[in-house]
Amino acid sequence: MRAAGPAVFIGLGSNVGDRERALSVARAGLRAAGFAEATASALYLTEPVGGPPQGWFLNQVIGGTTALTPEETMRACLEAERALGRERTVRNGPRTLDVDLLLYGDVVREGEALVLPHPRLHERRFVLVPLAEIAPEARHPVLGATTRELLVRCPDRAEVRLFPPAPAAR
Ligand code: PH2
Ligand code: MG
Ligand code: MG
Repeated sequence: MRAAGPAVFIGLGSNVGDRERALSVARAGLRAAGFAEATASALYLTEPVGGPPQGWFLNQVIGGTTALTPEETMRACLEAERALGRERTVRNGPRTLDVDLLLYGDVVREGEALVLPHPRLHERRFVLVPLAEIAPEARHPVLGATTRELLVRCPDRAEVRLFPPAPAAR
């Protein structure tokens, strides 16, 4: 049997069309491409950060292992976006599906097509809240902090709400 390999974390986001369906289609596409999903965060309804005025996102982070290289994993992420009809027009604009490779074990890359860890992961609560939910002790290989520590330090104040919301207490 092959070794499980490094822990890989992928961020999913959608704010156009059937957002829940987009996330679940993305997860199925990644599995089919060779990503062995082991954990999935809850879904979060998140206030848009940056870009033009746009609707709120559903965001989720999944974790698992893969025999794919970092570059192959990145290609699988882009392929999942394409399969959902993603069009790249406005930077940080509305999208049917965004699939971001966040962490690939301790791998650090500064390539044209791939930067690891994801360069803005530590600046965004819509990534850190779901990531710290499923992997609070995972360490950022450049900053040296755990995802839980990154979340505490993160200056972003944009809203991140559990989805669907917890029922009101009676
Ligand atoms: N993605 C962005 C820009 N802004 N805001 C939220 N809430 N969620 C996202 O996934 C998101 C964003 C660029 O990838
Ligand atoms: Mg993104
Ligand atoms: Mg992206």
